[in-house]
Amino acid sequence: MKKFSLPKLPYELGALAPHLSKETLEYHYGKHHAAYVNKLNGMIEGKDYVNMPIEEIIQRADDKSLFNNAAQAYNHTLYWYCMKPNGGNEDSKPTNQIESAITEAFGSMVNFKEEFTKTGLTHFGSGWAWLLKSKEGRLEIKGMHDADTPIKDGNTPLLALDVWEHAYYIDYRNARADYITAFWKLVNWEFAEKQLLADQSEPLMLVSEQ
Ligand code: MN3
Repeated sequence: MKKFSLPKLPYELGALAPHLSKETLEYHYGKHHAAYVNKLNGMIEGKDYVNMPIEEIIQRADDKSLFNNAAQAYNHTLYWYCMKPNGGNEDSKPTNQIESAITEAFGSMVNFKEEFTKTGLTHFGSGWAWLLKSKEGRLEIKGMHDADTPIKDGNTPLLALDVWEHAYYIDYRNARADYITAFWKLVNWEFAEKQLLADQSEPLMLVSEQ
């Protein structure tokens, strides 16, 4: 039977420190993300969903709880890829194509960062801030609640920022603003650019196993 596995992190658990601690990743990746994947596997067992890629399960889920667990399994995979050790710093400026696309859409990188930060900061309750490429090819910033995800509507996520408290509470307690500041020091622009240039339907990362 086909099941999804917790995707391997593209770096060590402690590699995002001091911005995100090893302990945060032990919980957020090792417990929260793993739980979404495990629950998803339990829910699809014996159903047609077992043979679908995760993107299709998200689009076709007939049940809120199935949608939530599939989308969170997917969203977190994306989130880990949106960061890297020494990302976003002086040595890792946005690569050309993502920078010009963002500048064209938002006026400047500074404006984009401000607007994205504000979206994450003011999002009420659990959810995500997204930079996405719409089906029409427009870049947009969107706050979404709980497990909601751009791929549900066929849009392509370029950057994902988890603003559930479990993403930052160990390191920053309730200071979401400090967590978002840290996110900019980790952001993986090469990944965002890869997503920008990908076909919108290109399946992403969450590996399934027989
Ligand atoms: Mn999370």
